[in-house]
Amino acid sequence: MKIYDDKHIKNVAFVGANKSGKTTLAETMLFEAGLVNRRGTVENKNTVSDYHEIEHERETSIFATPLHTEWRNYKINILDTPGLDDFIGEIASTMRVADSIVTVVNSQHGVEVGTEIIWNYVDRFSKPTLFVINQIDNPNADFDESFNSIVNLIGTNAVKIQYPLVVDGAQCIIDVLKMKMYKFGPEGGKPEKFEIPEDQKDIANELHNELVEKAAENDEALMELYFDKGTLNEDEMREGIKKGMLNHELFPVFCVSALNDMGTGRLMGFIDNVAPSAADLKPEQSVEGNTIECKPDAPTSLFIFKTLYEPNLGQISFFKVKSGEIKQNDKLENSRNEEIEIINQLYIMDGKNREPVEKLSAGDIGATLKLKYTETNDTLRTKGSDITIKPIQFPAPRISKAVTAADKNDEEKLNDALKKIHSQDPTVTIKYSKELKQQILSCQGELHLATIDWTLKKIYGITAVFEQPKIAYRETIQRSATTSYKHKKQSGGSGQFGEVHMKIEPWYEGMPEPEGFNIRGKDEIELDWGGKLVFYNCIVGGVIDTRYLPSVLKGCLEVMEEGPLTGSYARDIRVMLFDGKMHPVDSNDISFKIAASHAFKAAFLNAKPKLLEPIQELTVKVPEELMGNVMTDLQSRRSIILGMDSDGKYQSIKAKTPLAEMYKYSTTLRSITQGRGSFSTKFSNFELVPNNVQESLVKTE
Ligand SMILES: Nc1nc2c(ncn2[C@@H]2O[C@H](COP(=O)(O)OP(=O)(O)OP(=O)(O)O)[C@@H](O)[C@H]2O)c(=O)[nH]1
Ligand SMILES: [Mg+2]
Repeated sequence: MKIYDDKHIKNVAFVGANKSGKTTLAETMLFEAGLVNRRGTVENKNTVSDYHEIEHERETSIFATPLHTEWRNYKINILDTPGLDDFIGEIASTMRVADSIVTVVNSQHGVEVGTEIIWNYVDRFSKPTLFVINQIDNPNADFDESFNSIVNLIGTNAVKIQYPLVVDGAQCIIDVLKMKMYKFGPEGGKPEKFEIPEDQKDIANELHNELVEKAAENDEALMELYFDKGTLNEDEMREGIKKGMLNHELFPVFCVSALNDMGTGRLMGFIDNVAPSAADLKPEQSVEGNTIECKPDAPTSLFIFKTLYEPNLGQISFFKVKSGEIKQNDKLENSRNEEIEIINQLYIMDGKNREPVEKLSAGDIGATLKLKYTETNDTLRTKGSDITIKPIQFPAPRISKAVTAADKNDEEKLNDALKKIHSQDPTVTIKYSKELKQQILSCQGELHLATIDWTLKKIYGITAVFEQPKIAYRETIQRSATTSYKHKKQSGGSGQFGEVHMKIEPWYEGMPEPEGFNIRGKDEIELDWGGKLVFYNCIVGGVIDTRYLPSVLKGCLEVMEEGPLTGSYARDIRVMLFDGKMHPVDSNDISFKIAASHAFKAAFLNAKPKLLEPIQELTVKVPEELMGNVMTDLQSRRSIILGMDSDGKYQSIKAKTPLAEMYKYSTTLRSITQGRGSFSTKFSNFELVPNNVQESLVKTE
């Protein structure tokens, strides 16, 4: 295979709403370039991109798949992403390595909810973007409406490069950059070129002039040329369009029929000649603050953006060469753990097909097998170079479930499988909660969960059970209480004796020291589960020997670990141990621990104990007209609305909502907003639960 230099490699991500035609477009591009002999379809389950069994079963892309095509001396690396936002993690990793974005829009629907959601995400990366209005062959296609919906989405910077037309029953595309008409046969493929027909000249000229103006706007020299000549030639227009794309200020719009192979060759030609490559983008800075030069003669750095496990191959690591070159058998250092990896095998991947290559150069994308010490987000680099590539920020999980194996004997197998799933898809997280005694799996949504369930069943042979996780309540007290307890046991042999008197109080940051006690010592314990236990030794006259104090403290802590109300962790209490008794023979550590735990528990129950519940900070983004539905629902979930902000056509609502009320929020939000709302959530704080909720919890536990 030919080696391409950084200027002749284009890394483009295909993004867009579910079923807009991204995978079909990628397949057609591979076919057009002669890289596949037969064009697969999503329905026939034989596309290069959607090769996983679960993608066949659901007839939708679930993974981002790297593919490549070669067109007129350029290599185009295509990253075909899923359109469903449950798989946003796949888009997140793709965005880190793509240099240009192709947003595919279905001409029957124009910009859809899915386009909006993905656009909101993709727009943050400010990468050069073009739009492709697909499915122009469809009888319900409406190019103009679709174009208007793009303008609505991104503003006036969308500019038509083409528009479709049917002439004498044949599908045509008028190209206002080249000022030509392409006419396709029923099989698509290479079109015949014609002059623009008379009746289209006015429209085409108007669009051409608009394009020239937009292209000139992005560069002073071009602007001068334009004023001088009143127009720009094709090369000058390309230059201006490229600059506009790089500034994220010009978004060219194309039209194609991916299924019928119409317009794909021209689109590839534009990607070759105009879409920016890695070398055109502003060089990235490494974590260390060094500039990463996208040049073959710089020290080598690879960024691992994706890891896959294939049953017959083991681990596949996908990387982008950020600088330098990589050859087979090169040794590189992992910047995270400083381990040396040998790149035994070097491939370019097209779905499940691997093509061995000798060398890959800066700006290219490739894969290798069986790395030992390397995972997604790692940098492999020439030893001694000081470059760590900034990691992908994966979106935080949106839903959580408690997961167990249906067959208890499978628990260990389940844990191993979940670890593998997480390393392939970092938007799935798994954490054992000691407190809840549950394994908690978090992911992006119900559909994401369904694919995890599928993978566990089909790939790992495990039936998993998913349940609503328990809520991690906390317990605390609201007033002071004083108690004493005498532990005394005399049954044969040596006895046990310990007596303690203590006062307990609610603790808060910055409170004054207790009054009326003779304070001898103070222990401030940060609890693992949040909050504090502050323990004061106020023993006078040595009535309890100091060597027993750690046991008294331990007794209190044991109760706090399993709170008297519901067994939840207790927090934010201070204890003043002010009196007690010892026995010269029978006193020991265990006696004082037992006495302290009894005293502490009794005091706790007398100190107006109260349950605290975890509160989430919730940000919901919805189109303005759907605000009402969302607010009504939030209010029914005991939420406190913190504020609202407008964000284009969207409203962003911030609220605090008890975690207990968040169950199935993603499903509800989807249904009350017809899928147009999105949300993120993070833990905020603990707050007292309302009395009626506490009553029901204390009763049932
Ligand atoms: N008529 C027509 N149908 C198309 C065209 N492109 C794609 N399709 C059909 O649209 C459906 C979805 O196509 P995909 O290529 O899977 O779309 P996608 O955007 O990859 O979908 P996801 O990955 O699931 O988000 C399939 O049934 C395709 O055959 C087109 O140009 N014309
Ligand atoms: Mg797809």
